[in-house]
Amino acid sequence: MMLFDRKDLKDDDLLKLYRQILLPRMIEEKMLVLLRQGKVSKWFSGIGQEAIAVGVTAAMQQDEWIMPLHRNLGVFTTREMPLVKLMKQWQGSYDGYSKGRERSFHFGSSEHFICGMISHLGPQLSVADGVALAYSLKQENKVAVAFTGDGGTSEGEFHEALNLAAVWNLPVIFIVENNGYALSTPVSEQFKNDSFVDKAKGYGIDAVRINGNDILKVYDTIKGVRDYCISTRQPYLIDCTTFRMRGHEEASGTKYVPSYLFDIWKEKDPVENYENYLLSIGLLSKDLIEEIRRELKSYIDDSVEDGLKSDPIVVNSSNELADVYAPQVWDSELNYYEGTEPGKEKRFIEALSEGLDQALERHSNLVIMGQDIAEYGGAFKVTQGLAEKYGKSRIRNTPLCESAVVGAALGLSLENYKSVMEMQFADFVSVGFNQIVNNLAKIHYRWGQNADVVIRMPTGAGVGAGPFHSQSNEAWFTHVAGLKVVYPSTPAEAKGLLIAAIEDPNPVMFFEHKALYRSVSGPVPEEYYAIEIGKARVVEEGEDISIITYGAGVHWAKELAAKRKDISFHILDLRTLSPLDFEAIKQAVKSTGKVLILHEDTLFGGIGGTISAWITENCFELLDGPVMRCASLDTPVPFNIELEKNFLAKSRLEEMVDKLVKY
Ligand SMILES: Cc1ncc(C[n+]2csc(CCOP(=O)(O)OP(=O)(O)O)c2C)c(N)n1
Repeated sequence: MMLFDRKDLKDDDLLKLYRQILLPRMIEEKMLVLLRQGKVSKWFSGIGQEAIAVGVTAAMQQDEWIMPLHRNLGVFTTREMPLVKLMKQWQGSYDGYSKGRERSFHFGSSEHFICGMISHLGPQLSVADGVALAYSLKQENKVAVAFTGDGGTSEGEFHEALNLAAVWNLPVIFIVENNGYALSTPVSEQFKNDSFVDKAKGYGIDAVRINGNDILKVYDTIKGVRDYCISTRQPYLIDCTTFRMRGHEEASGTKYVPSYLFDIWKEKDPVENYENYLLSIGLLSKDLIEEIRRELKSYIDDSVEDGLKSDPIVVNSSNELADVYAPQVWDSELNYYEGTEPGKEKRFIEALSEGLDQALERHSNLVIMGQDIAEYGGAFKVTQGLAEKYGKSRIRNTPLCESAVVGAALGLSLENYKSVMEMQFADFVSVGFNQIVNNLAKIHYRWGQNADVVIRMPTGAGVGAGPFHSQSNEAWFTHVAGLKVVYPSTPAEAKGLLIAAIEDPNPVMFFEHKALYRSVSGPVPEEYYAIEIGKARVVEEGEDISIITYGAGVHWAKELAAKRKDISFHILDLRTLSPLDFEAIKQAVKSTGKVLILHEDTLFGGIGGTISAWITENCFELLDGPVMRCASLDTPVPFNIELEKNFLAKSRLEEMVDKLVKY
């Protein structure tokens, strides 16, 4: 029998914990029956591990964020989420927590301060960092909690999140549910360390290993650690040793687990042992157990019955599309300009800095993060002077950990902060990719939470910087529902669109062409103004050929138009690549009947293909020739200036224009 220590817990507290740990066990037992009857599809069992989810949640304040995973039913039940709605969630019903869009435990509820996981597991850890950062900035005495399995600790995100929490002194509790297996992989094939206490030390984080099957130990440890995190402003890791008593998910079985392990751990069952303890101290009796079980059973049976009554889902594509983005609530005091208004002459880079500066002034909840962006002013000096003006708590240098910082940006958003993250070069977004395309992009569609994050992407070639400091990777993101992709070409647009991106509650990928930073100047209005996202601009009107382009392409097209007075050019600057301004594209087709789509990105799979397809599908009668694309060579970006020139679309532009005009 396990030994329990009640410390100073009152009888009522002990009984409450008993009900709390019994409920998820009984729900699961019911689910296993429903699963066999085909009434529930996928199920990840937390049987045998309930003490962790329940103990942790019970020890936290109701309004502190928890980032649970797939075995943590106890988090949801201890936060008292109604079972009938949970049941509807598991049914894929519209009335669940995700309108039928997410399965099992991959959903959240802001009302309950529970952030839904994405299947990739590790990302939850960094989101907790962001929430904890928000608590710190607000000087609130709160702590964020994130769960990970033992397998998840091998992910890069674990390393990044722990390191970031340590360096930034964030009040986060990292819970490792050390349950022996990651799917079929035993811990011996997962890591070399004996305990995660050792790993935590490597990050400068204090940690403890506890028996994760002892609910009183979990509860008491979290209470103490929570106080520690608040008073010291430090993270903490808790290694909760436990065991997965069922298969990874119900269909996958347990053949790979030696049966003696089940015998050993059955003896350590967290519910039975706690029940026996309460019997031994006279707080429970057989009759009382019966009574509590009857009561919980009737709650479960009623909820399941109601949950199963869900109406079949009514499919409506407009509703689906409408929920991909959070609605924009326009600030009535915000000025909207076209980006053609008079103003002081400024360089592209100055316009960006001014936009950031004014946005920081206007939004006290705006935080900027990136490598070397504080005193150093960023690799391109866009943020120069901002740290002196707004302080280093809002203009935050980050360690080299793109993924954790994007995750932290999402965490900030859960606590109603806005954030702008600077990728040092757009190329480095590849190591923050998962958080962007799977977490930020999908979260609103999945469970209605917005991600108020702008990611600044210094992009493009033409400066002899080679394959990893020159890429155009905007098309990676235009393919992802839930992201907005913005790409200005003039200083006025850079400022107005950056402000619009910051005002927008959705994740925006904001591309800034590095070669334009100091080479392009133009009038920039002084005040705080936005340019509507999703609206293109006619740069020049003409009759012979329409060039639809963006970014550096706009300048290449203008340069050619100035040189070739024999051709009348119509130039459209898209300004936003997602959502596209289809009306403006149609008008551009109408103006000349001949369309050349120009982009610096490589040809195959570039946004030009999508625009071209849309034009042929929707504007066929307006065309006097094939829609053509002028793009960069389908190679990585070469370093040598001659090779790079040959790579860039610009080197083929004039030739293609002549070809199309003559068609
Ligand atoms: C990035 C990623 N790789 C692989 C998977 C597939 N997968 C889902 S759960 C899982 C095992 C997770 O093990 P662990 O973190 O120990 O948690 P446990 O399931 O034991 O609670 C794997 C491999 C995944 N979801 N995400």
